[in-house]
Amino acid sequence: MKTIEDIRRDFPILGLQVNGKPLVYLDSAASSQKPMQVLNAYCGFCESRYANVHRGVHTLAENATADYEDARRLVAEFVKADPRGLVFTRGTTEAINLVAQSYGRKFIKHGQAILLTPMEHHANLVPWQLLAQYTGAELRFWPMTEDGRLDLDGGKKLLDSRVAMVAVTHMSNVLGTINPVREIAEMAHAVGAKVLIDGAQAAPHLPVDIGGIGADFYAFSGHKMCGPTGIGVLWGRPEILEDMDPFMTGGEMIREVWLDHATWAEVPHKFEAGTPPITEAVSLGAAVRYLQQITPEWIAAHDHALTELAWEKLTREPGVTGYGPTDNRGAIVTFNVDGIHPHDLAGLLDREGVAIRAGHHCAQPLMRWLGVQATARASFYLYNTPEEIDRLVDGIRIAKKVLHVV
Ligand code: C6P
Repeated sequence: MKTIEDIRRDFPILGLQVNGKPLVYLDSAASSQKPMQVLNAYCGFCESRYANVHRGVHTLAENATADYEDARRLVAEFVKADPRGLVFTRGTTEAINLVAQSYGRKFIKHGQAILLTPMEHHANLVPWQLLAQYTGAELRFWPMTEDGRLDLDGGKKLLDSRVAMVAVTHMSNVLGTINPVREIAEMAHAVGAKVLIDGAQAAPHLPVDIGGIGADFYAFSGHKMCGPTGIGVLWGRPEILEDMDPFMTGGEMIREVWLDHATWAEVPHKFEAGTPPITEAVSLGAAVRYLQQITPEWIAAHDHALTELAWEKLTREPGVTGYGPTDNRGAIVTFNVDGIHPHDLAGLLDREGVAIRAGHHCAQPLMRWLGVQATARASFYLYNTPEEIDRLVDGIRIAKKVLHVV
C-alpha cells in the first residue's frame, strides 16, 4: 500500500514552487493533476504502439486497437459497468449532450417532462433546456433543503408518468452534496422515467457501481480522475443505445454506406464517429489502473477526512461562510469570506502558492439559490494533506490582513 508521500511523489507537478512558495493544489474538482504512471502511458503509447484504430491490419494498428479496447474494458470495470455500453466521448459535457440530442430528440415528446435539480452544472442543464425548446417538453426542478440536499419527498411529488427523464448530479461541484442516486433511480423507474447521472465529480472520488445504482446513463470526464483532457465517458444501457440514433456521423460509426443512406456499427462504436481520442483513452485506462491500485475506498476515506477537517477549520475562521451540507459531503468546500470578493481571495492565495477556484463554477442558478454572485472553492484529492489545509487557512488570514478585513 502506498503512503501519502509515495502518492505525492507520483505527481511531479506537486513539487513545483509557485510565486516562490511550494504549490498547494486545491483545484482538483476543476481538473486533477496527473501521476507519472499516466504520463508514461501517454508517451509510451505514442513512442511504441501508436496508429489509428479499427482500420489497419498492420501490427501497429492492431496494437493500438487492442490498447484502445483494453482501456474501454478497464474503465468499464472501474465503474462496474458492461463495456458494450461504454462510449468514449470528449468529456461529461459531450456525453450529456449526446443523450439529450440522440435519446431526447427521438424519445422525449411534447407533453412529457424532464426532471432536473437546481444544483446541476450547466453541462447537465443547458442541453435539456435546448431539448425542451426543441420538443416542447417541460422542465421540472427537484426542490432542495436549506442545507443543499435534495428534498426526496418534494421530488416524489414531481414524479408522475409524464416524466420521461430524470437527470441528476451524483456529487455537486459546488455544495459537495452526494445525492442518493440509487434511491432516485428507483423512484424514477417506478414512474417509467429514464435516469441520467452526471458523475463528473463522483467517479474520481467515490467507488461507483453503475449497475448497482441502476442508472440508464452515467457520464464522467477523464481529466478529473488523473487522466488527460479530451476524453470522457458516456455509459448507457446497451439496449437503449441500440435504439438511439447516432449523435455524430462519418467514419468509424458505420456498417455500410451507399450514396443515399447508411447503416450503423454496433454499439458502442455507433457513437464514436471519426478518429477517436486514442492516446487519451489509453491514458485514461492507465489512470483508472492507478486509482484502482490505490483503491476508490481509500480515496473516498482520505477525501472525507480532509473535507471534514477543512470544513471545520474554515468555518471556525471569523467571517467565513461555508455552503452545503455539514456532513457526508464530497471533497469540496465552497465558501466566502466577508468583505473579500472570491476572485480577490483566489488571487491573494495564489501569491501564497495556494490554488483554489473562484467564480460561479458553471452553476449560475445554484449561485442565485445561495443568494451570492460567486464563491471560493477548495477541492481535495488523493494527493492532498492536512498541512495543505493549514496553508489555505493561513493564506486566508494573510488575505484579510492585506485587505484590512477584520
Ligand atoms: N466542473 C468545475 O470546476 P467537463 O468540462 O465536460 O469535463 O465536465 C463538466 C462538468 C459536468 N458536471 C459536473 C458536476 C462538473 O463538475 C463538471 C465540470 C468543473 O467544477 C469545470 S466547470
